[in-house]
Amino acid sequence: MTPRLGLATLEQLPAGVAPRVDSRALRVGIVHLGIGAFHRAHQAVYTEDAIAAQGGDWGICAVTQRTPAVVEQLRPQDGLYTLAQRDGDGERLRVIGVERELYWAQADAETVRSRIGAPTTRVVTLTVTEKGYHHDPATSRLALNDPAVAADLADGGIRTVVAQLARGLAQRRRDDAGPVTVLCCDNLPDNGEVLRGLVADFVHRATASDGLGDWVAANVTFPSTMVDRITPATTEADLAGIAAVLGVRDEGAVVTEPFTQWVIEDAFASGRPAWERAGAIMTDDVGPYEQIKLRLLNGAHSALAYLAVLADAELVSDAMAPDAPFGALLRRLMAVDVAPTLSVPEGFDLAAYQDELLQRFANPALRHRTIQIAMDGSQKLPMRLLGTIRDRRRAGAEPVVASLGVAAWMRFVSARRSDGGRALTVDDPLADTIAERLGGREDPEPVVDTLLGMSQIFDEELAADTAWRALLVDQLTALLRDGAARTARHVAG
Ligand code: CS2
Repeated sequence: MTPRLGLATLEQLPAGVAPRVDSRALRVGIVHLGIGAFHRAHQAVYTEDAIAAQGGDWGICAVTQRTPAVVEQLRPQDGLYTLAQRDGDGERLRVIGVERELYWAQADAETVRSRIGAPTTRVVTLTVTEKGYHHDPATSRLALNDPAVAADLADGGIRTVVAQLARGLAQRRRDDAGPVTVLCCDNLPDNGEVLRGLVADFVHRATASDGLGDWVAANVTFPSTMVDRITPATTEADLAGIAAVLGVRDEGAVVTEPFTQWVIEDAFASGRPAWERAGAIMTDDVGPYEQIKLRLLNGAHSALAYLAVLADAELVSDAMAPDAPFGALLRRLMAVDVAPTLSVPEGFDLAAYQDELLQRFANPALRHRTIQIAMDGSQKLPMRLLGTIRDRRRAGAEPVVASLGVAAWMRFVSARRSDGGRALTVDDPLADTIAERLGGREDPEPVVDTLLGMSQIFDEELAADTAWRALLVDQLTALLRDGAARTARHVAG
């Protein structure tokens, strides 16, 4: 029986793999909400390296949201897990030891509240995905008609992270525990300001009279960040491969690429780890970096994902194969549709960034499934493709490839099967609403009109753009007639 990874088996790990911090001695200074694979491949690693470089009580109290799965994986391992970095040159493993406490929000509500409210907690970080904020993607305001938000406002619950923050901050105020910083690490434009607004919306409605809103405004900072590291879902094959190398079984391992980037607005109310010693970029203005990443990387990812799942390309690296049309298509998306909409920081080489993105997508060692990226389109399209399209339309241009990405999403949610006839699951908070509205129709005109009519996704300006509507109808017609691969080849030119 292969022993399990944990503090007791650290000694038997191969040389150079062990954590860079003394987990037993490390004290908690950060509460993290949403301990999925991305957090463990990104912020946790930066934090461990910052502590190794400059010390500090920055251990992480980690809180999972929807299910207890990650807590059940990591608790028996004393919070330890393996980071597997992979590319064409092979795999490099290291064990991360910075996760010191583990809770499930729904079962440990009191503990989570007291941790956020503790004076030793100086930063609260979040990675809960776009949909985890229960906001309206078109307006970035709290979705008051969202059932979980409405329930939390009605019964004092903590189903949503916004409620968890509000309850924890209320505790902090009651206990006079001092200022704190809340750091959104999700792919939302202006994510710090968005989260500040969501917390203010919630606090205003939950506790209108008692001054908590004013306390938060005076004592809590919400800096923005840009986060980047491609981190596919871990598979059983990954866990077995890692166990074979380490000699111990790790149920919580994560797989990622060598590339990593974190740009952080340096506005912390009560100190922070020395993340810049771990390679993070501290800045006054994250905006340009965020827009570059969301529109180039995530925009290209989403456009590729819908075309690729329709074309039965299971992995991103498959879709990027030299004989596939998608590499050329993405190059055109980035250079022709997106680049003109970006403000580029001084010294930032945009052409090199685009080249590197295509190489990262083609990384053969990362089994990144296109259907994983295709999830939550209603939450992702507004900040990944629709911003680019709006800006190009305002400039009088026709953003052909970005629009094809939207048309492919429309085909994906209306057909729910690939060009090869394989059934496709639409995993999206609005999946039922979309299906209801479409009523099984697949014809281009009714599909385009029905979806453009969804104001949660498409704002009035785009919905009223008749020339753009006509382009979408043409592209959806081509996708039905010729399939995704041929249509992509034609558009790539
Ligand atoms: C991906 C992102 O699943 C997705 O939506 O586009 O997770 C992407 O891999 C990361 O943002 C990369 O930093």
